[in-house]
Amino acid sequence: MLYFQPHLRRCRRHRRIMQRSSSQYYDDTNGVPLEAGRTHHVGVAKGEVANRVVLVGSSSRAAKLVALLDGGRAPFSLKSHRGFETYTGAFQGAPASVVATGMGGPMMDFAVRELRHVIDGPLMLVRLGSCGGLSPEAVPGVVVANTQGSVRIARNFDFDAVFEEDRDQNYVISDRVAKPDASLARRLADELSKECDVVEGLNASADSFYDAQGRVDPNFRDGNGGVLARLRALDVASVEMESFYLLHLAAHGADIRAATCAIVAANRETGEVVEKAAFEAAESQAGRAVLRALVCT
Ligand code: R1P
Ligand code: URA
Repeated sequence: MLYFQPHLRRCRRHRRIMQRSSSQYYDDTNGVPLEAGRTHHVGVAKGEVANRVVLVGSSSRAAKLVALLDGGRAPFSLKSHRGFETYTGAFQGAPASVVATGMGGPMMDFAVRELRHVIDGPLMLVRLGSCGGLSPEAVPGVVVANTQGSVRIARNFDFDAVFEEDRDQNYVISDRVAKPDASLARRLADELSKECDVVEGLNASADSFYDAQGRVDPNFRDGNGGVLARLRALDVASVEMESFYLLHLAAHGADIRAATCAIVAANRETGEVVEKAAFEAAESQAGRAVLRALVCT
């Protein structure tokens, strides 16, 4: 069943910046802080977000998704003072929202928790991201559907070897794989394969774009030379920054189903990078597939 909040506000202006209205900074500091019923970071209130949501990292990808909604528009849109963007409309007649989260695990954490707070009933979340390709099949422009879920890789701040042989301890890879909702992930991969080139595989979400993804920068002593080899040894196909957090929260949250996929921006072994036009085409093709998977599941 699709839930759509009856008091969805048709926006008076197409886009508006959230205004603070109460004199107190926010209410409920030990829960989800609210300002006049709006969550403090994402900025949304009950009735403004559908219970099927596409999560993307960037504003430009959100615009591409909105163009795929019925009528090519979102009757409700809102930009928060913390950089989140929310758009609500319909896809094939069914209520759907698109939320631009920005980058990284903490931003995904804000998004998932604050969306859960304001959306009643079952919640379905699909992330359409971009990623680096680690496996040979994850070539630029292909979409990796994370049917196997995601591990997490993060800097181990308690260990600081730069040149020693045991530098592998500089980064921790989670033993636990955060799994997607199996039927949603299957549906997503099937819909994606109707629109784009798809590979299915395991993802790794890193706590940074740079050191935890094995990028070497002469300005910093990261000791991260072994990172990509360790991920490849685990059969990781893609690396990005948010999917693990989304899948983890969905598995530990109230009535949330989630799945993730990402377009390969570049293959980290060959160094080959996707053409801009091909990447943008993949965003729209994959976007259509994601929306279909969301409203048909
Ligand atoms: C880094 O460039 C960003 O791109 C990827 C990473 O996860 C990170 O957020 O995803 P998005 O394109 O969805 O932002
Ligand atoms: N996003 C990432 O996090 N890493 C990449 O290599 C490309 C996109």
